[in-house]
Amino acid sequence: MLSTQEVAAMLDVTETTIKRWADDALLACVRTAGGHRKFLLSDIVNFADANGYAVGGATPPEASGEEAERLQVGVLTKNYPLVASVFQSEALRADRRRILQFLLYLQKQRVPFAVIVDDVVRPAFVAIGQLWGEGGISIAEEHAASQATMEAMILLSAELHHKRSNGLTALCACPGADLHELGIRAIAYALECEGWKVHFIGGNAPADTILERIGSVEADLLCLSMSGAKPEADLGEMVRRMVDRARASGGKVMAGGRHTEALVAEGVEFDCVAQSVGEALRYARDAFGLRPGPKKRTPALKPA
Ligand code: B12
Repeated sequence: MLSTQEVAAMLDVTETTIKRWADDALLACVRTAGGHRKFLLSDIVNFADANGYAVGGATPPEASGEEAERLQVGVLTKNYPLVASVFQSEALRADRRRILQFLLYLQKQRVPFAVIVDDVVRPAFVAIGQLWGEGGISIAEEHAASQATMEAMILLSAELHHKRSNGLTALCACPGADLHELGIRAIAYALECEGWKVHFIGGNAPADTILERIGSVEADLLCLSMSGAKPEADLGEMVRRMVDRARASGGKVMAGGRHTEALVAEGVEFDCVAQSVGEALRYARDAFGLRPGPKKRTPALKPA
C-alpha cells in the first residue's frame, strides 16, 4: 500500500491534492486504524491512465512478483534505497542479461544515469561488500555479481542518450594495482553522454603507461579513481606526477574513490575531488561552461 506522500510524488501533484481527491472519492483509498489514507498501486495506475497522468506503467523486468512490485513502487515514488535493495538481489543472481534488463528498465523510467549509479548500483554494492565481509556470501559470489554488473553496464552504455560532441577530451584511469573499476567506468560513460571524447584506461595499469598516455592524449580533464583496497606506498608520488603531467598540457584533474582524502592530506592537489557521478558531472559542466540553456550575450559596444 502506498502513502499519500508516495502517490503525490508519482503523479507530481501536492499531498493536499491527493487527500482532496481521496476525500471526494475520485481516487480509491482505505483508511488505516490511525486514520491515514493508503492507496493500491493498481488503483493509482488506473487513475493515472483515466486522467492523463504519466506514471510510466512499463513492465518491470522478470523479477518475482513481489520484487517486481517493490521495484515498480520504488521507481514511481523515487524511493531509491528500495530500488537498490531489489537491485542487490538481482546483482547477486549474476545474470548479465537480467541485470541489463533491470538497468534498461530504470533508464526507460527516466531515472538519470548518475542516479542509477550513485543511488542504486553503489549502495547495492556497499551492501554486497558488507555481506562478503561478514561471510554471508563467498568471494566467488561477490566476483560474479560485480563482473555481471560490469558487463551489463558496458551494454547499457550503448543505449544511453549521447549529446553531440562538445570538443573536449577526458582520460579516465585507476592508478596502481586497483581493480575497482566500476566507479571510473561510470564516470567515463557519464562524460561520454555529455559529449566528451573519453580515453578509458581503467584499472590495474602501470603508472608509466598512464603517464605516457596523459602526455600523448593531452586531455582537458584527467579523471583518477583511487579505490584500491591496499594502496601502494608510493601512490601519492605516482599520482602527483600524473597531476603535473596533465597540467603541463593545460588539463584539469578530478579525483574520486576511497583513498582520495588520504592523498589530499599528503598534499596532492586536485582541481576537484568528487565522490559520485552526479558531483563529477556538476564539476565538469561548471568548469568547462557546459551548463544547458541560452548563454548570456555580451552587449555590443555602442559606437562612440
Ligand atoms: C566489486 C568489488 C570488488 C571487485 C572489483 C571488480 C571490478 N572490476 O571493479 C573485485 C572482486 C575485483 C574486488 C577485489 C578486491 N576488493 Co573489493 N570491493 C568491491 C565492492 C563490493 C564494490 C565496489 C564497487 O564496484 N562499487 C560500485 C561503484 C559504482 O561504486 P564505487 O566504486 O564506490 O564508485 C563510486 C564513488 O566511489 C565515486 N568514484 C569512484 N571513483 C571515482 C573517480 C572519480 C574521478 C570521481 C569523480 C568519482 C569516483 O563515484 C562512483 C559512483 O558513485 C566494494 C564494497 C564497497 N563498499 O564499495 C569492495 C571493497 C572496495 N573491496 C575491498 C577489498 C578488501 C578487496 C580485495 C583486497 C579483496 C581480496 N582480498 O582480494 C581485492 C583488491 C583488488 C585490488 N587489487 O584492487 C574492500 C576495501 C577496504 C578498504 N579498506 O579499502 C571493500 C570496501 C569491501 C569491504 N567491505 O571490505 N573488489
